[in-house]
Amino acid sequence: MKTSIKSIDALEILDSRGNPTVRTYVELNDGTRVSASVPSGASTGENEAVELRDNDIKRYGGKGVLQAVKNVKEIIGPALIGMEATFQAEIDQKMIDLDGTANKSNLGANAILGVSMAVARTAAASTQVPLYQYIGGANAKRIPVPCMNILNGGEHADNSVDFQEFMAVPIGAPTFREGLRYVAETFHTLKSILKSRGFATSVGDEGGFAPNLNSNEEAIEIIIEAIEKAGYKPGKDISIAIDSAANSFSPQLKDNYDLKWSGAGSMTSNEIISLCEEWVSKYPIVLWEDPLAEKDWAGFKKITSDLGDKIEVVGDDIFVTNTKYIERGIEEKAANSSLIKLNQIGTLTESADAVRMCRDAGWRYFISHRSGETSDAFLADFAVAMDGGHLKTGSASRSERIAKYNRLLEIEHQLGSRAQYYWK
Ligand code: 2PG
Ligand code: MG
Repeated sequence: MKTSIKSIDALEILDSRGNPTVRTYVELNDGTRVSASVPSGASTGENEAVELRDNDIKRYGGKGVLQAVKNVKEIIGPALIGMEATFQAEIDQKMIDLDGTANKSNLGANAILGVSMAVARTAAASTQVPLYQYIGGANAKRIPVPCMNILNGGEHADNSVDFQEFMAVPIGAPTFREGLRYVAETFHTLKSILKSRGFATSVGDEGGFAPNLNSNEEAIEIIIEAIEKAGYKPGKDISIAIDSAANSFSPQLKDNYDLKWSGAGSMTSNEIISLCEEWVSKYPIVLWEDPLAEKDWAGFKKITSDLGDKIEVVGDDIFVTNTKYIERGIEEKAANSSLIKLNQIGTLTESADAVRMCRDAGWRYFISHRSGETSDAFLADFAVAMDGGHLKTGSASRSERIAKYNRLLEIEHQLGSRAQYYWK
């Protein structure tokens, strides 16, 4: 068969934080050869699929991925040679079986995901179908609203803001490219405001500014100011999304929170929920991700019952793109949306299964990059394919973030008048 796998190769490359990650090459019998590169998170959930690191302290402080590379070359590759590249689900299942563990700790999710992505990309290239249509079907045409992370805190920056991400969401734009312009202009305006007040304008891991603000609330106020100064109406043209990444300031990942970066002290789960409610009533917030830590299921249930009809309550570390936890979340009404990160679960097929479970339950789902990325823009095609309507892929700076935005511009251009763009 022309589209059967001829060879698989891999190598260790660097991600946007200068840490090693895996790049995988898949070649088909018809000569098609492509690569895919795997991202890596910093604020991670306990139940994420395992990212295999060498732990050899003499190389990259233990973060090398030579074993994962070896697993691709010596175990996964030989097992997949001859398989039909268009049979994505079979190939993903074969890798899951080869690994044999529940969390991919044997071969590594970084080894498995690179192959899974590269297989889809070769099959698309060989059959001459754009990747977003190959994965999502011929009718894939909805470009996601870009939730642009313009102010960084928490684990992603060295500043005084506890909440990890403050995103500008161009809900009122007519098209993706206009939406991207709205939020990129807001990003530039935010820079000039920060500068005029003597704050640093250096950026965090996802390209948003990382100033030493006086409080967490100042972040939201200064963003609203930037939206207005850029000429937009908060809540009409541009709304706000927050990822607290509350795991990172919850010592037991449960119901006590230590707002360590701002120095605001400790808060209970109920106090955090009250703060969220107050902000949602005061500010044009449309989405709140990980407002609580992954073991605070009671808190998640409470906030969803209090705010779930007003905003999208997204679970990231609590669900880790795993249908096992999403199913529990649906049963217990612990959120109304799940974050979707390919490397949290480790294959394209399982990520799409997580999306399907959300959709069937009437939940939303929010497609996401990782804080450690590469210039690979697979995520852009994946987001269009999954038809979720919104994604997060960082700020209007750092090329690894811009690569995804530029790919979405290209997809919108290709689709022409067929492209759709809307919030909700
Ligand atoms: C998150 C992500 C991506 P990380 O918490 O949602 O923004 O961060 O990749 O560090 O887990
Ligand atoms: Mg998150």
